[in-house]
Amino acid sequence: MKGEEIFKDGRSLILAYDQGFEHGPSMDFNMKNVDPKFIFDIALEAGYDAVAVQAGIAHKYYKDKYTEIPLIVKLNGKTRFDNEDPVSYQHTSVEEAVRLGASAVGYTIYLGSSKEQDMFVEFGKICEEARRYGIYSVCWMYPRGPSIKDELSTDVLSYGARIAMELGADVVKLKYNGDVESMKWVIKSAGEAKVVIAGGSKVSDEDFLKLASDSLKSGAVGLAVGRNVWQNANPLKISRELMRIYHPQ
Ligand code: FBP
Repeated sequence: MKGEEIFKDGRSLILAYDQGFEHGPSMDFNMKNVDPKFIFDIALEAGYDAVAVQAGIAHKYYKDKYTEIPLIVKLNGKTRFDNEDPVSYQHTSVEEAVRLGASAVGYTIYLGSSKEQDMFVEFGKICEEARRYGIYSVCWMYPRGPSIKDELSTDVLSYGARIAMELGADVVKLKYNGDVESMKWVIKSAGEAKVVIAGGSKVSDEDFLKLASDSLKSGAVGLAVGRNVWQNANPLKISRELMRIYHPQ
């Protein structure tokens, strides 16, 4: 199954680069990392298990040597202007992602949004289709919206993990709550779905590496991170540290 390419040794370090869509270039990028080639070069050189991008980036940049890196194509996206009651609809098909060479498709669900049902329905169908093509489905599970008081509470995180698994996700991407013990319950709630942890905005190398190793202790099998790598002054050095934690030789 092509989807398994992303978890060659059972773990996965995914380099996420959909922030241009989610946040806008002026918020997250500089003259270097605004260029998708800069990110693909890091992914290739550091040996990331996958890159996660929108279809247009895959279409324009996922070619030649870069096709060595397994690809995750995001099928939905929303802007930073839409955060009170967020919803994000599918704009790219699974078929197109497969045509672009994807090993997996990604989709964000905003649990707690008044439109959560719409996202459940879309993602459930995406999982069915992905299975037919032999690729993985990855759920970016982000509790957010009017009914969510604390998006990092154990209750909310485990609820999100469970729903993603029950909808059919092969992989669930969650935020880390900073506590290894309660995170064990969250990850247990995802059952056989593999849990990868999101990076978040840029912090010190020390704090980021602690998040990486604590995530592993809590049962996560990977990270899907962006800003803490490609905003780092030395992206390859921080990547080598991550590799040492997640793929020790
Ligand atoms: P980062 O490591 O840069 O946080 O990337 C992970 C990610 O899930 C991206 O895939 C996505 O664009 C972003 O976080 C969403 O962040 P936000 O919490 O602002 O919606």
